[in-house]
Amino acid sequence: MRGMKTIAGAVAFALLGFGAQAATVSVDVHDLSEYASLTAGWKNAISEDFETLGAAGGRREVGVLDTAVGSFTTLGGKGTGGTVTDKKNNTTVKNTGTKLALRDGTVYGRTNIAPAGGKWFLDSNDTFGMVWNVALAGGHAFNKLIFALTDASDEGAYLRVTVDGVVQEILSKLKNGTTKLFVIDFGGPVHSAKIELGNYTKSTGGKQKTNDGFSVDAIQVAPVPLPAGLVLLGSAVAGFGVIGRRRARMA
Ligand SMILES: [Ca+2]
Ligand SMILES: [Ca+2]
Repeated sequence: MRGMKTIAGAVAFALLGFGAQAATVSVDVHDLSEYASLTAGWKNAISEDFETLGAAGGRREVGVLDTAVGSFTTLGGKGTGGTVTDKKNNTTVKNTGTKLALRDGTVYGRTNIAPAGGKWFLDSNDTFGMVWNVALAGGHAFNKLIFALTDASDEGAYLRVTVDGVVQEILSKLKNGTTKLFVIDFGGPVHSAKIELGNYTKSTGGKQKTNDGFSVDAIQVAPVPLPAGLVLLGSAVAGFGVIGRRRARMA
């Protein structure tokens, strides 16, 4: 019985893509105009546009921001640029330049991207950048995501995008306020991912760099539905376990 249980479990894990070799991650960069075509057919995607979070507490610095698509925090550093010091853009926030910030309006080229008519976005606030620990409610699996990145690399920084510790893209020498779309495909279902958007002095990394702020918005994460057959198989595996325990007690 133990052998059958093990085999059934292995099949279930293999079908889910767990326990196998890590799938190949692909990262593609697109223009904002492609948003609708890129996400056509994304069923039941989980969105985060920062509208509810922004409105709930107003313009402010945030240490760890928990959202519908996981948590965000800063990569560190202390920003001292206009984003932090400019009174016009900071009339309602005591800004230390050491955390991310929820912002509205237009701040040095960063502004709301989605929804149309919305206001809020998440800003790196002149720090080294952001860490996004991607996760969905209930640990639900996902296989791809999209987000809009605005105003990166217009003040000399090399914006390096890493996924689970591997550098996947580097942006450099963009014009003020440029928005780029990132589509990350995990090559199969995953339950978590660590995305870092970090400013550096060189394309190869070098020192981390402050004062080249950027923002993210218009996020969608595509969940992977559990196939009905796997639910049945999971029940069968659980059933083997119950039978095995009963036999053990009878012995
Ligand atoms: Ca928004
Ligand atoms: Ca910038």
